[in-house]
Amino acid sequence: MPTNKIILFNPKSANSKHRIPNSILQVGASIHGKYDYVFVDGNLEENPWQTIKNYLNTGEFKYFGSTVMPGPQLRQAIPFTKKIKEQFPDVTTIWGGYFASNQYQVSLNSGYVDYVINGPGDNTFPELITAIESDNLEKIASIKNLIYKNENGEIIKTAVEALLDQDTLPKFPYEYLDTFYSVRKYLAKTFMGNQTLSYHSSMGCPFSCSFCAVVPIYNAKWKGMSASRIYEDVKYFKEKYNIDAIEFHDNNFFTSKKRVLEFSELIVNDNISYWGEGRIDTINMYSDEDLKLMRKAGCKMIFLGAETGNDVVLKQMNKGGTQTGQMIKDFVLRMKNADIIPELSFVLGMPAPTEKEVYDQILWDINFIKEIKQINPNAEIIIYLFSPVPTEGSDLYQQILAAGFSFPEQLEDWISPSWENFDLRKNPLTPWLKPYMIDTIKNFETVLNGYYPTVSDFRIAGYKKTILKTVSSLRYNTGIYHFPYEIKALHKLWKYRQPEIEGFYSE
Ligand code: B12
Ligand code: SF4
Repeated sequence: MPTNKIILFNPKSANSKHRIPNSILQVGASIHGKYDYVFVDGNLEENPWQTIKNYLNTGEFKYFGSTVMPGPQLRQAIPFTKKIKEQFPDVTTIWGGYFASNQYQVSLNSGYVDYVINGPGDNTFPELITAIESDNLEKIASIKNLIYKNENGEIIKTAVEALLDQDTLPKFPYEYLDTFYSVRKYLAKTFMGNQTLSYHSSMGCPFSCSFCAVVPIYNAKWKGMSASRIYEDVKYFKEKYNIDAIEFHDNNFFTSKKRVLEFSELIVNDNISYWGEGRIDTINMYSDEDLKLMRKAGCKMIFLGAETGNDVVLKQMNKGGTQTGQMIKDFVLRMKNADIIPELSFVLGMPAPTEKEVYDQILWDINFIKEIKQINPNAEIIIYLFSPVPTEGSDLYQQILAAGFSFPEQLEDWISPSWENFDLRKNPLTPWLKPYMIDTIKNFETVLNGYYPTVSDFRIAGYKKTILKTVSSLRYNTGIYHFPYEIKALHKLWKYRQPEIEGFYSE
């Protein structure tokens, strides 16, 4: 009986209809056929701790690997990993994912996370397991993308590996996942289709926006699978599960125009809708013909980081590229003509020299958003509050530290309600953002979501939409946003789902 099995855990990330757990699938692919492992998906387990404990009680498991993104996933990742170290001290605990990579210090200082995978784990994870299994611990220092504490308690960050050719990576073990959780159940009904697949086709991003958590890990590097490699998987899902929609979870799916157009050509006759994330200045370089092809191929909506309409603040955010406020306006018009919905995310509450400047900028952006809505009423708006990320060496991060901001020093603090809200970019605990400013932003967001409910929550249609719009119209048109309780009550009644928190509404 082997005693070196591995648990790969995806902590619960949303309350309903869940996305296929790509992070642990990719890690599973890296050890498939080499080591025995099991998947535990916190989203689909009624009592995931009991499941993990049952596995560990068999005595066959020696490794616990968890993916960890900020926010609600920490609610299971932190206490479970802690309990494993207390109750099964011989088990090696390994964290990966965006929280682990960005907050590696607090993770390792907890004393119950043994190793952090810094960015991609495709080579790092199997190499780490092999080094431990073969008792070749000196090897560990030479494994790339790894962070751990040495015997003196010092944190060691090993070299960063160049991004791998994504086409050479092993295929995901979907069929093996299916033996634990029905893959079909992960294919959700969304506003795009009845069977929506979540897919991730590239690593990193070629830009270095100073507010973005991708930057400290990928350092402006990007590598994508080829269009034909993506299409192989799409065909597999089409044939086996009859999918009719895809959510691309890449940080920047539209980085390579050539790849997007090739992919669009490939799926043009498959009757599949798709959604992905991109940059305005990148896609603005696509021609009208390109946009037409994409739309024909099923591109229904694109998520775009608009961030702000103010060119000075765009510079402060180190947005790179060529985006300007005027370009955002021109672009949403182009998208209207192309019949693709632009889903624009704004980051409000950036630091500024004075309190007045911080607030004026918020009010300015609120007006800008309303202008955008006038140009293209179908444009979807996502509002985030600026939550700092630890980009060591960036000017913005220095500015933030100087303004008195610091991250929690105890891992458990991250699951306190205020830090969880910080993760959700809803209440960032940044000293320059005063409660009245947060109220203004949140109240405006409520009124906006009342006047223009997201199309992604397809339950809010017909009379519900009309009622919400009518109730919100006076506030939206006069700018009187405070205490919008009547709109909140309707949102609560109809369980309105904001896509930025749990993903698109799905059933
Ligand atoms: C899908 C997704 C979600 C889904 C959850 C999916 C699920 N697991 O059920 C939903 C929509 C619920 C979601 C929500 C949120 N998300 Co989210 N999400 C993503 C997204 C788009 C894809 C994740 C993914 O599957 N990646 C594909 C895999 C293959 O890549 P990967 O995770 O990086 O895995 C590799 C390595 O990191 C490493 N690795 C990862 N885990 C592990 C584990 C082990 C053991 C090992 C060895 C290695 C390893 O190896 C893998 C293979 O190389 C990412 C962006 C992205 N492109 O990754 C954002 C992202 C992770 N989310 C983010 C955020 C902030 C959130 C939210 C907290 C806030 C928000 N408003 O967006 C919410 C709330 C989270 C919650 N409810 O728990 C941020 C994190 C930023 C940060 N500050 O660190 C990201 C990076 C988006 C962004 N650019 O801002 N999210
Ligand atoms: S373009 Fe998007 S994903 Fe890339 S660094 Fe900027 S915000 Fe992050």
